[in-house]
Amino acid sequence: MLSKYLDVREDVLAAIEKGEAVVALESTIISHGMPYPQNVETALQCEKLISDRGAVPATIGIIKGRLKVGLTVEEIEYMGKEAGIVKVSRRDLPFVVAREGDGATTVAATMIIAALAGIKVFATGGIGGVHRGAQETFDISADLQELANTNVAVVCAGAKSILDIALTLEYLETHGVPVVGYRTDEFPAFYTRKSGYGVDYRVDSAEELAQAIKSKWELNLKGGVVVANPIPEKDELDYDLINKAIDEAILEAEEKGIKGKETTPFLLAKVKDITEGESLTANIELVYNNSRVAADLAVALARLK
Ligand code: PSU
Ligand code: MN
Repeated sequence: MLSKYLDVREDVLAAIEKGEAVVALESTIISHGMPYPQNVETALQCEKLISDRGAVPATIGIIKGRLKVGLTVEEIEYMGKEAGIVKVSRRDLPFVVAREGDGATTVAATMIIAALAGIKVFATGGIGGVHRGAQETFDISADLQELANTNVAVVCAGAKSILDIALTLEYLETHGVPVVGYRTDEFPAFYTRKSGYGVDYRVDSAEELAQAIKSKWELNLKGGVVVANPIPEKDELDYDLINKAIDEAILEAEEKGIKGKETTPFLLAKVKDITEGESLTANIELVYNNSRVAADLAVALARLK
């Protein structure tokens, strides 16, 4: 392993070496996706849910230039509290490492580090995608290229309608990334169970999913898998209400000239304000739900080996 750059927590390392179930978690959601203290509470609760289901959780982030696989409670607290932690995607990674900086890893950067450590399953909230208006702005998240290239299965609640969901799905198709519905025929839109778009394949159990993922990688079909797991019904937001909030947030981002990596954090914070925190509650619940499914998938994959 790349011990020159990676610090893998002891229990995580032991599990990886024995081929046991491990689930990666990202840190951009902590530093840039949710406010303090809910961000830290959520991150710790995700770890607990994963442990309870028989997998080892490993939250990934960068501290003083070290790629940390399995942040400690103190480090998660630090990620959640400290201002000025850089949002790190693929392009940023070498510079944050070389400068010995602190970084919160996006889906893309978390996939890279998980793969380096030998972790195959990753739970998050939502993936980045093709932004609305990308025909003009070219704003397409580096998460999609990572899914095209890096062998990690990402359990998420679909894509938010801050994105152009249709174009996001087209992009994934072009790059050969399977979009799998976990107990659903419809691709979920993060806050809502439905988006109006279908998935490529539906699976109804973690075992069935593990089998297909195993086949993909044994066939050397490089790249990730999007496991789209809808938000539980009881936590779902009203479709029209949330989409109105998102439209309003996008308009404000345009007016303020928000661009590049600031766009997603800005929109998330704005939607939370407009919905008076309702979107945050939904966000937290869907991340928990993804953590559970990711743990079941990691356990099923470990059993197949
Ligand atoms: N979606 C969320 N919460 C988040 C993110 C996305 O609901 O915190 C984060 C993830 O880390 C994702 C990143 O990888 O935003 C995508 O950012 P960008 O669009 O700049 O690629
Ligand atoms: Mn972008």
